[in-house]
Amino acid sequence: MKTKIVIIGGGPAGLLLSLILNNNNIDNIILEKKTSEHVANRIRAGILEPGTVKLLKKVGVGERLTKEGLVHKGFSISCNDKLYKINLKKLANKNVTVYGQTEVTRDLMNALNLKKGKILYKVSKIRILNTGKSSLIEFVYNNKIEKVKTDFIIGCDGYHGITKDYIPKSIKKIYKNNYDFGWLGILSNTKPISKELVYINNKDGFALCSMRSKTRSRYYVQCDINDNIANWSDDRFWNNLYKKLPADLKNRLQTGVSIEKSIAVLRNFIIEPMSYKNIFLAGDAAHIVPPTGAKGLNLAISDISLLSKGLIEYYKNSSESFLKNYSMNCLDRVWKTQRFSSWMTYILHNFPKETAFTNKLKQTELNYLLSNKESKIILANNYIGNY
Ligand code: RFL
Ligand code: PHB
Repeated sequence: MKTKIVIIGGGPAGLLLSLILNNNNIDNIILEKKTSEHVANRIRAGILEPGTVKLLKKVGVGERLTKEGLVHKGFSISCNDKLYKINLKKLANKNVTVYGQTEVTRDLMNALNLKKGKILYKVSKIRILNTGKSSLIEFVYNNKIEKVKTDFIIGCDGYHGITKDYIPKSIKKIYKNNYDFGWLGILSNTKPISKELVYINNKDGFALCSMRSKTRSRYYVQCDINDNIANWSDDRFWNNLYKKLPADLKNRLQTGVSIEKSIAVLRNFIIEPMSYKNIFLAGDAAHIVPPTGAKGLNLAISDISLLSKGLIEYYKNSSESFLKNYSMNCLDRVWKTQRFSSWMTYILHNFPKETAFTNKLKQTELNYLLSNKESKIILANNYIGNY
């Protein structure tokens, strides 16, 4: 086999890149480890920045997003049992859109299908045999060893992927940080508690009231990092959430059977540089942010926007300058996003090692933020992705 670009990983980053390349007649193939059903049904992100929505529309996957996406003018933060509104529209003149990652993934898969995009599912044992002007990649598909020759290798294979291992240790620097708590998430076919999202800082920890539609809710509560999902009956979850809700919202909580329940770990992770010879990393393969700022998917899409420009420049104008600056250009946004997501995590969660002093300091930070228009303007701009 021979192609111009091999994309390892068919999550939202890989699918979007493949679609843009197909739109520009640049031959490429996605090698994905799991089945298409597994990829399409992974419940993750819910909030799209305006820049993300604009790009998805531009590449031709905006139809259902426009029809079904819920445009939110703001969100609320609850602390000390009070609700404080962050009006994104007024503070930063932009909205965010609620549209699940499952839907983004499905739209991208359908669009690629129409373009006769090439995706191999259930691929295993990918090995990059050489790097440089071109590469040979070996993998197992349908119990057979296959080889493909390619100009570029794009690692869109998430945090547990293998592409980043091919950047030599001598040139890569990894930054990481783990949190001592996780998020227990639940999806239920119940009416959301509020029209917009509510981030809750409570003395017993963090909670988030989100949604996927007007009839489907997504809730999270902070949990112990070593907790097991089997310990959490639906009743235990709803009781835990109910306790953390501000008084004004308590009687609006609609409970129901969970249709998905999982624990997510929170971490920061960055790899520098995000490229080496003809290998480029994008999305979760290169960086992970804690989900509190709703940024991971948005950041992955922003990487693909830059990378696709570089690859198009390379094939249409024989220019490598955009690709050469790819890592530097991405990392600027990556670090700003790390800063924002870490800060949101800090102000809204209970940290197990917190002292009376650090707790009081955090409450002061929250009070300062919520009583100060300039701080709220900065928060709003960060949330919509205008850094
Ligand atoms: P993905 O989605 O992890 O896809 C990587 C793909 O690579 C495949 N793969 C391999 N394929 C071949 N060979 C190998 N060796 C492979 N190893 C892995 C995998 O099977 C998979 O299909 O990465 P991508 O495309 O970079 O997308 C990133 C996003 O998925 C992620 O950043 C977001 O979900 C993060 N996130 C959120 N982001 C937002 O922008 N807004 C949100 O509201 C938001 N909420 C969230 C989130 C993540 C969460 N979790 C579970 C950590 C909420 C949660 C709870
Ligand atoms: C979600 O709906 O899954 C969601 C929303 C906002 C976040 C994180 C996750 O900050």
